[in-house]
Amino acid sequence: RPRVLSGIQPTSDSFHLGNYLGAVRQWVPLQETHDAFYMVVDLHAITVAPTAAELRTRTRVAAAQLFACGLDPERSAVFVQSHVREHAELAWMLICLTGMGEAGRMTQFKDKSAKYGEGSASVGLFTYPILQAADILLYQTDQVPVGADQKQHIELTRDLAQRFNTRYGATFTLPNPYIVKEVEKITDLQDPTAKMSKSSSSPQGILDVLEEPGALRKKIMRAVTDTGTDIVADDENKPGVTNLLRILSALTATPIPDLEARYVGQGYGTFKKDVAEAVIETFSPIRERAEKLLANEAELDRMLAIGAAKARAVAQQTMEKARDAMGFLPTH
Ligand code: AQP
Repeated sequence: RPRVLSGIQPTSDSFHLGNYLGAVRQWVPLQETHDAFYMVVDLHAITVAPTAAELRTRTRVAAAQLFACGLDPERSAVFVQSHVREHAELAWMLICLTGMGEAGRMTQFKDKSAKYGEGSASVGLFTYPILQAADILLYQTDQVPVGADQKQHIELTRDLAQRFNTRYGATFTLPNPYIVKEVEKITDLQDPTAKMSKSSSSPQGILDVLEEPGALRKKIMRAVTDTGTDIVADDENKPGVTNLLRILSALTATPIPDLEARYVGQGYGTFKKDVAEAVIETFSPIRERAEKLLANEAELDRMLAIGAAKARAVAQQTMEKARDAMGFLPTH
């Protein structure tokens, strides 16, 4: 079976609708058709300096949400990145194969470092896409289900794999992104041209999976809509309405033209109420399952240990190959 791998950062107290629709929702059916590896990327999360308590809590909350969304510890490997030490080791090897200019072209670094003063973002934030390349290559991944913001990082991963293979002999599989066009970029409710983001959206612009129904409803009712009254998809002139149409379409499996026809002559109010109900209906059972999982930390940790063991077996095999190919002496 082809292999899929993806990850999510424990950088806040909940995933948001963009993470869910753009990535995690795709991960669930892929368990049936692929050899699946999904991780909570805690090594990535320390690029933005959380406290130890924050990292610990957010890592468990992230894992609980993944299981609550339908990932199954029996059918896929669900694990915490730092439990497999090889990620950091391979990242170092790949860092040494990456040009400064090449790393400097990553647009996500430019976005994410903007909020720090000039020169104050961590070196880890700068090298983050190379750790991501290591995450992917370690598992000989064929496909990486992600949102559009990750396209450039998958390209870098392919370049690094190719470079390594050319210099040291065939070692790594070249991965492809797996992106679902309709939901590749869910946007901020208050700034509908920007992506909904854990770190840069305002609380009013983001819909968290673990949020209470009342708060979700309020935010959707207050979402920025555009001038005019028509409910039609038009990225250029109506980015707010278009984002809400995409959300409703994805959550109710209804094509956008059907929704446009349904809301002819109806106001934004009715439309937004329906979007809110669809979001609440999707998130409520996830929230309830996540709360149950979090109430039993020992069981949650046990589920993650099963995933780590599966992941380690594959990662160790790849690393033996990579170390030898690069010329590192064996330890025995
Ligand atoms: N707005 C979005 N629309 C579609 N997909 C999205 N993803 C993120 N935002 C959207 C996808 O979710 C997966 C996990 O993301 P991540 O945790 O690696 O972080 P990110 O891409 O950097 O997303 P955020 O929310 O902006 O987090 P922070 O603020 O922590 O950096 C990825 O597959 C991503 O494409």
